[in-house]
Amino acid sequence: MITRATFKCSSEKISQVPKDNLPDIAFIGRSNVGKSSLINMLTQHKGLAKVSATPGKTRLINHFTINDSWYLVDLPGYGYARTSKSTRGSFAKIITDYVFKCSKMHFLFVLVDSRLEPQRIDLEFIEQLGINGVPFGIIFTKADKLSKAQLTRSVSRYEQTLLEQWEELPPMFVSSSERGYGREEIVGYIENILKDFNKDSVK
Ligand SMILES: Nc1nc2c(ncn2[C@@H]2O[C@H](COP(=O)(O)OP(=O)(O)OP(=O)(O)O)[C@@H](O)[C@H]2O)c(=O)[nH]1
Ligand SMILES: [Mg+2]
Repeated sequence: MITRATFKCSSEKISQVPKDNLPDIAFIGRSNVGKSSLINMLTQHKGLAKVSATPGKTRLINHFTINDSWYLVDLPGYGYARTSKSTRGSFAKIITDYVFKCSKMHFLFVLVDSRLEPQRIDLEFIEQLGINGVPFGIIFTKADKLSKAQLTRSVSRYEQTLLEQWEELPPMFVSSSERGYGREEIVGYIENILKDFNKDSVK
């Protein structure tokens, strides 16, 4: 359960992220997919992360301290304007440095818009996660905009696409920040990851 959520810091490069041993659970995805809204929904703290209808709102790595024991991290979106080319080079350096080089990052949630068919830029990003062995899950956002049947279709279309490349599927969650869908499942999943992290660090 998230009982305490406070803003810690914004970093414009990874040398500035907190230097303690608390693990980072981070959220990434295309600009405007709903990362900041989801963070506010999960923490039940409106206005904690800045939300905007204009894509490209979050430009820095934002750390929020949760229960004094881990960080929830809001990352800038990818795939917006100049960065929309579909090669790894199109992901901003701040993103690739953080995701692929920062040992503080413990788990990454990739957010995808539940209304859209699998987007090439997301699939390429996910492929890079696989190649680099980054542990991740997928969160479908804005589920309030679809009917149950449409949602089921959308998720299974994503699964089919991933299974063309992967043998196993990553954990997947459906969410709506408007309605609070998915909160218990996502927070519960994070708590399990952290249990394992704490066990490992005691050894
Ligand atoms: N209907 C609906 N709208 C949502 C939901 N989540 C986010 N939005 C809207 O989508 C827009 C973008 O939300 P943000 O949370 O700022 O998205 P972001 O991914 O953080 O965007 P950047 O920081 O620009 O990359 C805002 O207008 C939100 O109100 C949701 O679950 N349902
Ligand atoms: Mg944002």
